[in-house]
Amino acid sequence: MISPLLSLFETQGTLPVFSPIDGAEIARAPETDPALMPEVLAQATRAFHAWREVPAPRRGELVRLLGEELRAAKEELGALVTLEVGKITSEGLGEVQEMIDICDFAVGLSRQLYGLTIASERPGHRMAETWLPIGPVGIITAFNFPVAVWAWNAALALVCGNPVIWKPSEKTPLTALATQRIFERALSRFGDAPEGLAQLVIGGPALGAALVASKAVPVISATGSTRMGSVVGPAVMARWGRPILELGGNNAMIVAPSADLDMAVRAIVFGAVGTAGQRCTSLRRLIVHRSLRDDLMARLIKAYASLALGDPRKPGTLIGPLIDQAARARMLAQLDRARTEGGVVHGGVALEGPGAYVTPALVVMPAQTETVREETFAPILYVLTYDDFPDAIALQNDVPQGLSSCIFTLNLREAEAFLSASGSDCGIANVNIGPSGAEIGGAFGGEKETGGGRESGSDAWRGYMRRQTSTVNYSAKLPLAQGVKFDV
Ligand code: UN1
Repeated sequence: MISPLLSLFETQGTLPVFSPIDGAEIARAPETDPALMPEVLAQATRAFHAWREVPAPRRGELVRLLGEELRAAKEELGALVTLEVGKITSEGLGEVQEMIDICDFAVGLSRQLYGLTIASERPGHRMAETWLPIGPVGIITAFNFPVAVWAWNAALALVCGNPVIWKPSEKTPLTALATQRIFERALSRFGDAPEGLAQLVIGGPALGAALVASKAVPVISATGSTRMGSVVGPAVMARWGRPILELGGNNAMIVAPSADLDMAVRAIVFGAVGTAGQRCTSLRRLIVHRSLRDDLMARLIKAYASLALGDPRKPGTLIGPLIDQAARARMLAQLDRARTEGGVVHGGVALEGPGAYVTPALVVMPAQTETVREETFAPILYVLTYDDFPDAIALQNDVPQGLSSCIFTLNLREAEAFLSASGSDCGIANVNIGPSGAEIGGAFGGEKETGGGRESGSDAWRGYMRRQTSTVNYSAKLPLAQGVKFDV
């Protein structure tokens, strides 16, 4: 048995699923026939018409139960994330914890969803803003956070009054099916939710295309590559839908002369090699002050040499496999390209045997070349050098992506400058913390080719609702705004 969360039926379909741990086929997931998409969409619309009438705190009760069921299934779902994606055990569990956290957040939110009152310029008038359910939300997720990203979107969408339709990565159908089972446990305890409140569709691009094209799905939240977003975003907007895009990152750390290097080294190693460099927030560029570079490189080479690489289920392993052989080939090709641009590569060696295991690479670059400016979803850390602080900020910002960034410094002026209008241009900017591993309480996402969307905490919920501005006249006169006279 692959997981107690999965039935036999869910492992004997047609879509082959491979474990990156050894590259072996572990199951065949059932696929959704694209011809069924019109019915899926109609079902979501029916569910919307019922769910939007349910008071938000009652909707929150469903998400509270989901959080309880996730707590009960944490070990099992975490283990399945490890099996299907190759994350080390604690990161598989951490991913489920991220789901639990957003459920807790959304339960509180279900008693808030605050609007504003606004001062009216007219006597006897009241102006207010109300947030209302918007409709079914399409959720397209990537392999690297196969379940947490669904939860960020689904927990918010559900308390906001919207059904969800989920298309997971074709590489991770099993964790999606297991999550759906866990959701169904919450649903059965909840009792009276409409049919089709959270649907799952598994398969190829035809399913995503149907979601993206449908006017029945006013919001599409898509996580993945910038290339995917450049197709999905315009297509959703062309039919007047709302895309929430969370795309590529090319996240940097500036290491300033005053940095606490012990802390910086730990943050660098987790940021660059954690999740085998397959987070959209992974650390990809190090911008180091010239005075520190040799010392820091020596420490990093030593730290990298001590990292346990191998079976992610084994206690002590810190780096598991890449998702597949294609990812490994892309990593090796980028390292070759970096060498032709003058890069000096440490590590980056592919291991013999099954599974896509590669030692993480540190690459000292003479400049921020085209290779450095591209996101490669692998544990490659490019090391660049700076002399003057403004140059460090300029290098940090001079890439097409704008997701996450950070600085290690004990200098207050540098720290605040990094967070200022002329500092980092990213959606996430941290001080003395690495770029990855964000808490769910903040809004998550970034600028430029990262797509501009925000998910998860803060007021990201507004992206899942429609805003209604209302002016109520409780006087016996009908004055017009802006002093316009129009007497009939
Ligand atoms: C992603 O890689 O798509 O901040 C999400 C982090 C995690 C989420 C990453 N909380 O690294």
